[in-house]
Amino acid sequence: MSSKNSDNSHPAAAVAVDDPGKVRNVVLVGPSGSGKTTLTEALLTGTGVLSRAGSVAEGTTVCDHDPAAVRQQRSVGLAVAPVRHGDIKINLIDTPGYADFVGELRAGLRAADAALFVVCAAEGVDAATRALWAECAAVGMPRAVVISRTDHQRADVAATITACQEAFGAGVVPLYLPGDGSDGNDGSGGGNESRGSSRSGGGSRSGGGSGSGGGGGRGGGSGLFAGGVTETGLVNLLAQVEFTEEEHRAGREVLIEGIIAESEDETLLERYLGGEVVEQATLVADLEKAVARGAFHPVIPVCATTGVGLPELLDGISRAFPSPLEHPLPEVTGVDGVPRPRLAVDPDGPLVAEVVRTAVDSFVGRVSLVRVFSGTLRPERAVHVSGHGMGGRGHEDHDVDERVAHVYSPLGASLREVPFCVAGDLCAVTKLGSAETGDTVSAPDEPLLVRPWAMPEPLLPVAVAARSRSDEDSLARNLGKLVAGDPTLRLERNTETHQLVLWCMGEAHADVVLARLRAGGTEVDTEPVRVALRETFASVAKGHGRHVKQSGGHGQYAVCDVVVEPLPRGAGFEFVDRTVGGSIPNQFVPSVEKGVRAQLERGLPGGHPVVDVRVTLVDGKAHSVDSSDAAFQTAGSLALKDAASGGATVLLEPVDEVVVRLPDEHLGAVLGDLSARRGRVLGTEADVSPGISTIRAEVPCTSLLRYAVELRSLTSGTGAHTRRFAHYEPLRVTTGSGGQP
Ligand SMILES: Nc1nc2c(ncn2[C@@H]2O[C@H](COP(=O)(O)OP(=O)(O)OP(=O)(O)O)[C@@H](O)[C@H]2O)c(=O)[nH]1
Ligand SMILES: [Mg+2]
Repeated sequence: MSSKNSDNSHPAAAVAVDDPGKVRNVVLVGPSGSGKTTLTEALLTGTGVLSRAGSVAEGTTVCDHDPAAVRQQRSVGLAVAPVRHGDIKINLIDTPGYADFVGELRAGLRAADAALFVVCAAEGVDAATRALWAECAAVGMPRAVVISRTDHQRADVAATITACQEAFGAGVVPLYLPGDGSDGNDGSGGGNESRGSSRSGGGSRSGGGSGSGGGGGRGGGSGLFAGGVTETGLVNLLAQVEFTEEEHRAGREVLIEGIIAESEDETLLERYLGGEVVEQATLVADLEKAVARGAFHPVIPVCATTGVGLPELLDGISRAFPSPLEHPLPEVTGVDGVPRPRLAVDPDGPLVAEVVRTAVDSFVGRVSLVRVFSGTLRPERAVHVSGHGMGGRGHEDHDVDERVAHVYSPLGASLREVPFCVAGDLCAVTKLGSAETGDTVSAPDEPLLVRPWAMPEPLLPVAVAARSRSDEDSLARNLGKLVAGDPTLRLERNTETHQLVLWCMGEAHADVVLARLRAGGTEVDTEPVRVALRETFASVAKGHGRHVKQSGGHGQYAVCDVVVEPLPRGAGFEFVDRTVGGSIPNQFVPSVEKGVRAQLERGLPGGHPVVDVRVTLVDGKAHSVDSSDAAFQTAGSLALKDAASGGATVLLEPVDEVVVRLPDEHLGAVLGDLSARRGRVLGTEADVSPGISTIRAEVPCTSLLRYAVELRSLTSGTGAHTRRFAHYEPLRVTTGSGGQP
């Protein structure tokens, strides 16, 4: 696999860790552009994995290796970048902040034991990040906040910390502040690249992983938090020194009170209020425990360019974030769904691992990124691959024995071979031909199953067509691979419109999908998505079908009269025989029905299938020699066409029930927009979460083709919707919004 930065073509070799206690799996989350990928790159450089940091703008970072990421100038998939700090292996999991790639973010959360919220010092927190915080809080995931890009010309660290406290709530407290006592914005204007690092003369790197402390277990106060001003120029608010700046004095007080409030030692608060000086080692130990419990969230300002805050961040992660040993494992069952006892994070336990990402590399084939929950994954071993519960996404259940060839430590797209991967660690394996994202990898003699996490539903349809005959074959092949690797992509072959529809998360996701198809050698064009219409009769109509050919040879003779009546929506088709006196011999009545049915399916001249009608055969004529099954089928179909020729039919369009969940502030705009889409609002309810509402509406599908994109822009990314087919109804006059019938 490729490594784009020629300087970094031989990244530091990977070393396997044999103790789950020495692993930290940390997912970097936060708004797009907040600097997650750049921070990861700086941490890789600072710990000596890379000799020189790549850049997002030049497309040379470890994490943004996908050509689509380089083109879009943002991450489009999750990437793993392990670094070492002391004897701790930190698996940094960089995720995309852009909403289209939320599936990658979900996978990153599943693979991690703690989350680092990266917030730009010049931009603050967006609504999606606020919601994500609440979600992580609900499951007790340990979190810390990194204030990034502190060298930005509009950076305002103090204001960003306040914004984070407002958005994320209690327990968000700075552990360090910029050393010069400024808020990162001294009003001098212009990008001050070294601001915040002035005490160390600027540009101090997080040197070579030597860092301070990092000794594995938590509890001691040695090294970490020792001095007042750290080597990178941040002020350590826990240090027992006299601060000259009022801001630092106040910050220290808030921090200590915050730690004490979360302490398990209930006498501490009393002692502190009584004037007792609490030992720094006690504070550090309590802080680390509270962070690991998900009750306290330290804030650390950093700058990827100057290295400010990076050693402090690495220290914080290795000391305060929990190891996999402290993270409850997902529930496991047998492949039959029968619950099994909860597993422990034990390298000697039964093998249970989960595929969190699947990539298809043109050289090595399928690469499965795996989180090992229990046991040890070793090369050259047979494993069992189970995938269940994703049938609705076009991923059939599967249970297959396969063989792991090599086990690798991934570094972005580079794979470095390792001899094993223990419970709690992440690794990549190649050539598991059937493994898809969400699948469980276990031992063949004890196949187990972990229920996959909830994957977001793609709601933007994109119709594609192969450009030539030869592209059709490669399209089919490549689509299979793409869908296997991307659970947020759904493939639909619409038998009514004869279109191939790729359901994507949004336009940026569609761009990635199309680029991958084209990179696989398939020329594809996109085309407008067609919606399958139907037709029905709006009023009673009579039809006469006459199929008579008696000139020469064996003749054909069939005549029938039908009455077509509308039925309620969803009733389907009924056929009634009311002929009397044997006007049509009994054996030909089913022939008429067959002819009518075939014509209903083929549709009338508009080509749309006809539904919800009762066809009554009322009369007809036969000939003792020339009548036949075929002749009566033809007559039946002619009779139906004749009934339709008088203008009794109407077109029906599919209508979906749409449920939109959104913050109240956008309610008016979204309701107005739904009615512009010819939607009928069925009700609006307050959600259990305060300030959130749910709208239920019925909306014609033709108006929903781009709703995934348009709802996002109407609600600044905070609205989400689901949709499911409700019924067909007569096509109403189009008012111009949405797509074409
Ligand atoms: N000067 C400076 N620029 C930075 C810093 N961090 C990030 N940037 C720039 O900010 C832009 C966005 O950074 P990324 O690292 O791509 O942000 P991201 O959070 O990974 O964004 P997504 O992948 O879209 O979620 C890039 O142009 C970076 O070069 C920093 O500390 N200092
Ligand atoms: Mg990124």
